[in-house]
Amino acid sequence: MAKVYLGLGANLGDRTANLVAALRMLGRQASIVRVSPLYETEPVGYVDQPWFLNAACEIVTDKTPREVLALANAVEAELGRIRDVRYGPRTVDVDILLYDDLVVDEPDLQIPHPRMTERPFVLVPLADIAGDVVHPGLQKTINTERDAVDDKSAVRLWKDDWYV
Ligand code: GSY
Repeated sequence: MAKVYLGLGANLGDRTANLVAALRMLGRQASIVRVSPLYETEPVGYVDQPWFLNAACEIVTDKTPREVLALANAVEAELGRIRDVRYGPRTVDVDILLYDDLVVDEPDLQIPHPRMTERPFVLVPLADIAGDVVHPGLQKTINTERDAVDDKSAVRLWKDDWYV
C-alpha cells in the first residue's frame, strides 16, 4: 500500500460542499487517513479569480501513481460539471503532491508536484498533516519548506473540523 498526499482546492459555487464531495468520491476508492483544516487562500498565478478554499489529505491505496492520477482526474471531471460559468474555472482541483518517496518525471505526471514548494496554499495545509514528511527531491521536510516559502499570498484558517 502507498501513502499518498493530495492537494484539494475549490473557488466556485459552494466551495466547502465541493471539497466534501471530492473527498467522498476519493473515499470510495481509497482509504482517507487524514484531512487537514480548510484554509481560505488568495489566488496564485491567475489572480483575477475568486479566493480558494484549500486543504490537503492523506490516503492509503494500492493504486499505482497513474491510477491515482486517473482517480483525481475522474473526481475533477465529475464535479467540474457543476459550473457557474461555462468554460469557467473548475469547481474542484485534485493534485497529487507526494506518493511515498517516489519521484516521477513524465510529461503528464510529475511527483512530487513540481510547484508545491512555491505555494503556501499547498504547504500550509500539507504541513498540518505531514509536517515531518521529507520531500524526496529536496530532502527537506514539509515544515521546513513551509517556513521557507517566498510567496506571501494570504492563507487564512477557514474551518478546523470540516470533514468528519
Ligand atoms: O492547482 C491549484 C489551483 N490553483 C490555486 C489554488 O488551489 N489556490 C490558490 N490560492 N491559488 C491557486 N491558483 C491555482 S491555478
